[in-house]
Amino acid sequence: MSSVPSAPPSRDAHDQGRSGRSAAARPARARTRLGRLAPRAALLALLAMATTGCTPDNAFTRLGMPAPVTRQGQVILTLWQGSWIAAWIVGAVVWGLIIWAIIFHRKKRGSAAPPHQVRYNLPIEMLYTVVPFIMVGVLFFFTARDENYIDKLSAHPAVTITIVGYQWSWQFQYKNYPVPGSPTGYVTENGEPWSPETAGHSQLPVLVIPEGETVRFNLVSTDVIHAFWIVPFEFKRDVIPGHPNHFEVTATKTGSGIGHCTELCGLYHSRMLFKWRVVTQAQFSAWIHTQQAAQQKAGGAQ
Ligand SMILES: [Cu+2]
Repeated sequence: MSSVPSAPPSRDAHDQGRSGRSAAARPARARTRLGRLAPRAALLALLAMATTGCTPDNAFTRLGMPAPVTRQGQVILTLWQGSWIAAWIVGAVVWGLIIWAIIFHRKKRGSAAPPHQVRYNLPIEMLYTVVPFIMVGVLFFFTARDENYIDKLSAHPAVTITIVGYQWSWQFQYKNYPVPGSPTGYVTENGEPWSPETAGHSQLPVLVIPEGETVRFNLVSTDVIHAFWIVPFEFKRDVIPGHPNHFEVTATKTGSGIGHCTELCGLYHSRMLFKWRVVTQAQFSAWIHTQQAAQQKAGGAQ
């Protein structure tokens, strides 16, 4: 920064005096100025990255996405980051070309003629037609590959849960875990919509899934279209009446939070919340056994 005022004040006046003669020298001056500014800009960018905490895994490098809790979520996050990197590279090349043209190919002062014009240049026209097709092709390839992975359904998932969406709450049905004598015959989680009176979420339905196992969700609705969203899955899917939807996840870390309906489904849509918990496999077995015993004793889910 100390070199900024180092230019002698007389220099500008001197240059102005000979501006008519030294027009050809201006691009060279612009180049020197650019040469001085470029390292400073790079240093500033480096400083900005360092001070914002640019470590391998934080909200900055995840570009606003939450930390994923599933393998599928990690794939979605990587696609998101890759798309941003590609967009920044394309943006940098385009901005670079625009700035280069503005600085080095502008109309010369004192010259009546316009700058050298490039029109009907077949190689350049072919280049800017073909390059976008290649970019779309690359983005399409990675999107299709990851979408196939995310939508893949295994033949024998470890746990299958039927998610029933209704105005305005959820029911979670663990059909593989029987509860003899109960109305449904299996472990069922019920809940109520969130309400201001019980803002501690105590009455919300609870969804529990094990870590490290394939969990399939079958999504059904009894009334209107809802959508099932656990934010750190980095994923949501519609819950449509008469059209069951499915997806699978493999959780990679334990955790908990609040899930949402993410399709405007009526007056109390915003209250259609549920609790979710990813627990270890041992904790999941213990939870299921507790639910089976409790629901058998009570004659069904409470
Ligand atoms: Cu809803």
